[in-house]
Amino acid sequence: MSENISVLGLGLMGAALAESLLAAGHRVTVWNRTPSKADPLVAKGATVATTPAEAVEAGGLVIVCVLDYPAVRQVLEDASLTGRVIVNLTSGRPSEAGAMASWVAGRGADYLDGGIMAVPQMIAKPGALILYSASQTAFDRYERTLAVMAEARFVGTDPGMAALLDLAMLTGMYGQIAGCLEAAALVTSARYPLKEFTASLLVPWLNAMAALQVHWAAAIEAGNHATEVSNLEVNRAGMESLVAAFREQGVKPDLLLPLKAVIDQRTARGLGHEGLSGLVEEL
Ligand code: FVH
Repeated sequence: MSENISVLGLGLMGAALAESLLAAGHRVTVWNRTPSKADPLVAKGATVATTPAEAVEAGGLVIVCVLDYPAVRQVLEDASLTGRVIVNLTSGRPSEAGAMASWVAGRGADYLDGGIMAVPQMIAKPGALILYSASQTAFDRYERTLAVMAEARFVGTDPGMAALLDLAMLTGMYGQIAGCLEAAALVTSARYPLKEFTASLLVPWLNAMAALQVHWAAAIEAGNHATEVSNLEVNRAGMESLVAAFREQGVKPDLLLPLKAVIDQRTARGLGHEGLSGLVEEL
């Protein structure tokens, strides 16, 4: 079914979202603070609005994707939101999502907050995921339409949940990046071919380790950190040796030191017999 959809914010991500909706045959109205960014979309069949209010008027479903939440508020400030479903795909904090949900509800609209787990080039392609939270009614009404942009997953009625899970996924990613950069520095210090190390050793190892995370999650939920693998004392000694090896190679272990500090803290409490999952209690 073809819907009337408005997209406000035509940066790299907003433009990709609008383009995917146009390609799926929806009637798309677009607005951007810098008007020229609408031109390529107009060439593909979009209607351009000259103000945010005009754009909101045109769409039952209103997608906003701008820099940050203060910009979302500025964009929607002078528009009449009554009866609309506002889908905010701007990245932000859970508290910002909660405040935005209240503000939008106070203006007579339904609200979905979204966390985009994709880069613009992935939109409308397999692998792209958008997490949604807040109004179940709005999600159910527009699920098939939203799925045009990326797999659409509703994660609960708490408006901040999509933002929180988005941040949690980015956190996992940054942790992996930190480890990979340290590994790259160490391997490079020994003049071993880095691409070969990464493809044939590091990536398969990380995939095997990633598969264990679900077991860790179960241990954390159960509060049971007993281990038959390697306990914290073994990891404490291993980390001590790792950091010493980095220094001997002339490589800074700076991204590993915060993890070492938490391991040291936990073992100093006499919990060296536990597994690494117990570190979550320190956090
Ligand atoms: N690009 C990505 O890979 C990531 C993937 C994950 C989610 N993010 C978030 O998406 C939001 C938009 O990101 P973007 O990539 O589209 O960013 P830009 O290309 O820099 O475009 C920014 C747009 O925001 C408009 N804008 C900025 N400030 C205001 C304002 N005060 N009032 C109205 N619009 C504003 C800007 O307009 P203009 O500069 O073209 O006039 C662009 O349309 C973001 O939350 C990412 O974290 C993307």
